[in-house]
Amino acid sequence: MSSKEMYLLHHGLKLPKETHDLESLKFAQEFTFKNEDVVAVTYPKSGTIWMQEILPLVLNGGDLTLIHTVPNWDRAPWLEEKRLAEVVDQLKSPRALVSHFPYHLMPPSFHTSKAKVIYVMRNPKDIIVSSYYFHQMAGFLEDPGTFDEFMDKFLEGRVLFGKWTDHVKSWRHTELGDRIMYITYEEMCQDLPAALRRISEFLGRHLSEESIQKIAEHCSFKNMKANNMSNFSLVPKKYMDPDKSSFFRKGVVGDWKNHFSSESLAKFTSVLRKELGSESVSLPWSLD
Ligand code: PPS
Repeated sequence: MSSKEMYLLHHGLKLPKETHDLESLKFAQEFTFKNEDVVAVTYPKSGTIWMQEILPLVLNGGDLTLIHTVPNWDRAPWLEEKRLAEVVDQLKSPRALVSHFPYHLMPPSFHTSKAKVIYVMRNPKDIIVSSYYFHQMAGFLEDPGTFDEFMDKFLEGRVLFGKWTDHVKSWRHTELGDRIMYITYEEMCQDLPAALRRISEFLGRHLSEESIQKIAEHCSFKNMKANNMSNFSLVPKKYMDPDKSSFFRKGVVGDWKNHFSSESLAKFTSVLRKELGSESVSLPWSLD
């Protein structure tokens, strides 16, 4: 399949046709956010599915029933994907959603509501690696080519949802005040219970230590990878082929060190530094 057949362009961003179409994007634009909604926003491969697992659990106080009976994409659907229209009426308030939209594509009702956002960031070097393997296993995405070819595409923004730098910059400068919380994938890897305490306070849930530990246990890499409602094993092999790579691949910080040559690292750092300008100093990780 050609790139044109696989992707549609939405405000200049490449989105897979398998999961998005003009109707789903119109539905997202007209979606009515409620004040108590929570949306986890990420650039792809930053920890979306992890936060998709966490949010409903924090909102419902740690009740694991849904986690064992409903697939993750229906527990906290994507704002921009086709599936939302089918399940929106079944979502119980407070609703959890996920989105890969940059800030300027969020619908009008998001801005007028008091809905909260958790923006998850990840070291872009690990994002490229994760995305590279994801493109190998996802039948609805272009073949990534070699790692260096894929890096060129990433740096030029010829990948899903465009440039990482644009996405991160768009969400770092909002007028959302205390409606937005920033967290990193690395922080979640380092101490998940601490991250969960922060999320729970932000959402006004004040969960007991017992519930925090229960959610942390359930949301560990190992347990999510083993849960058929979370590990994408329900998706036909032609869309996601676990023989090529697992969605739950490694779940670690720093795998980029096994993939970047010194030349690719120098190129990567120079492009990102230039695009981020003074912003690069306030990032939670070094670009080098
Ligand atoms: S997507 O396709 O954009 O929704 O992907 P996304 O969920 O954002 O990112 C996938 C990566 O997140 C890792 N992951 C986790 N890491 C640690 N702990 C838990 N519980 C966890 N859940 C998902 C997943 O393994 C992908 O990273 P890589 O580096 O490829 O392993």
